[in-house]
Amino acid sequence: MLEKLKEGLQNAVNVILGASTVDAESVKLFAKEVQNALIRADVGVRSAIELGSKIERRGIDETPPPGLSRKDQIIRILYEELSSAIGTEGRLDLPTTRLNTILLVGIQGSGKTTVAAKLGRYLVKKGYKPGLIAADTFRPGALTQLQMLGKSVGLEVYGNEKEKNPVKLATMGKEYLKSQGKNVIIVDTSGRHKEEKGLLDEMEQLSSKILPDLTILVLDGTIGQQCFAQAEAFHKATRVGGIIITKMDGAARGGGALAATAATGANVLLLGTGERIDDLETFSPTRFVGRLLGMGDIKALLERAKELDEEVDESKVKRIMSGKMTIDDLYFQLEQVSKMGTLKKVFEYIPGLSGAMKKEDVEQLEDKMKIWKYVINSMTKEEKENPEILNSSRIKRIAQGSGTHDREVKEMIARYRQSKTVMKSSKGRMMNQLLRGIPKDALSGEQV
Ligand SMILES: Nc1nc2c(ncn2[C@@H]2O[C@H](COP(=O)(O)OP(=O)(O)OP(=O)(O)O)[C@@H](O)[C@H]2O)c(=O)[nH]1
Ligand SMILES: [Mg+2]
Repeated sequence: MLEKLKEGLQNAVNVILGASTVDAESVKLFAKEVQNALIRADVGVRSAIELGSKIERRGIDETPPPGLSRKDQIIRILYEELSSAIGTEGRLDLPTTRLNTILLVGIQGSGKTTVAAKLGRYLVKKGYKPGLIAADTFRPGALTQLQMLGKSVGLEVYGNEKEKNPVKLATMGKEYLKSQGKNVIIVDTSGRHKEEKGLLDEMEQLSSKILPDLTILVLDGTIGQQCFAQAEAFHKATRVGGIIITKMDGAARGGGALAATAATGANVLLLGTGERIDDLETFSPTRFVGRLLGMGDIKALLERAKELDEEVDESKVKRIMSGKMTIDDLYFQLEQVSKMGTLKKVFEYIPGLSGAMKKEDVEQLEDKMKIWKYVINSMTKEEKENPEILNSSRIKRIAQGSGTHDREVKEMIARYRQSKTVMKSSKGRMMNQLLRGIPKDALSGEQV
């Protein structure tokens, strides 16, 4: 399954792996390849272009952490963007304390009736008490089909050959199944050849009368280009809250999942992977993309990238400790401290320091820290790396740029010098330990 998309993405990856240097040109070429692969997999031109340019922009702008090659970084970006475009992990969370009504919508042959039975069985396994309603009054034999499927898995089916009004039928069915103690009602509806107006009107009416808790769009994964338009049309008529893509075992090109999430904003919940009742899989975007890109490699790469991200901080700490501290490092320290909560709590945590500082002093320091951050943001790269060059005209400029006063800029510089000395001493080691080692919850609780 999904061979086409897989092949296209692999080709794109090869472009970047085969490039002698990764520069803006090769990133552009790579993003273009990804975009084409997505279009060929029927993702929908608009979404494909959006994704392509996002990948291109990030690929050019972002520098990898030291130790991670640019090539790996580009693949990591591809993975992240594909996963997030495909939505988050869709969960079918239905409260057991109330009656849940699920409306299944989709065009003819998309797999609604099959999904009704599959979903019913899936929910039984999860401990729910589902019942089915055959609200397809359009196609002859629709009731019999659902009854047969229901019977094969022991699910009760409500239907009435004589009632030709789907809204009336569904309303009666809901009452009946409720009286039988069911807590999930799955409504199978009719289909038409395409997203015809008649069908969309019928679904809109059904939806507004039976007020489903969740409307699931059932999409045939093999239909290609029409996925986006179909999903969009149904979403307008019924407000789609979840998606099930069927026939993923067949010639599905894989773009359906991306296109449908893009058109509706809803997540893919499940995949139909065969004609048997048990051929239903939960859907995970990261697993799906992992499969497309070759899971083993990607997983190892992502783990390494994460480790390297952490190591960067580690090397920064080492530099600070050895006294080679820049103003950027001071900024980093200020950030770390503000991430940990209020300064008061931070100081309370240090034995010997709690009580040594007055409450007013701590509050004043907190205000100053905010100002120092503005000050630092107005400094040039050169000034941050080599603060010795700060003369009075530079100080004036920085104060003006940051909306502060000369005095505050000077205070920040003094603070920087002090911090540099302190970090080399034993107190610095304690502070450093503190910055890295405090359990987060220790600071959020009242009692530290
Ligand atoms: N291979 C495969 N076939 C499927 C899958 N889901 C459904 N089918 C088949 O697709 C055909 C149509 O499925 P139905 O469930 O009848 O589709 P429907 O949406 O109810 O169709 P209408 O009632 O005509 O609107 C049937 O032959 C099913 O067996 C799947 O995940 N994989
Ligand atoms: Mg049907």
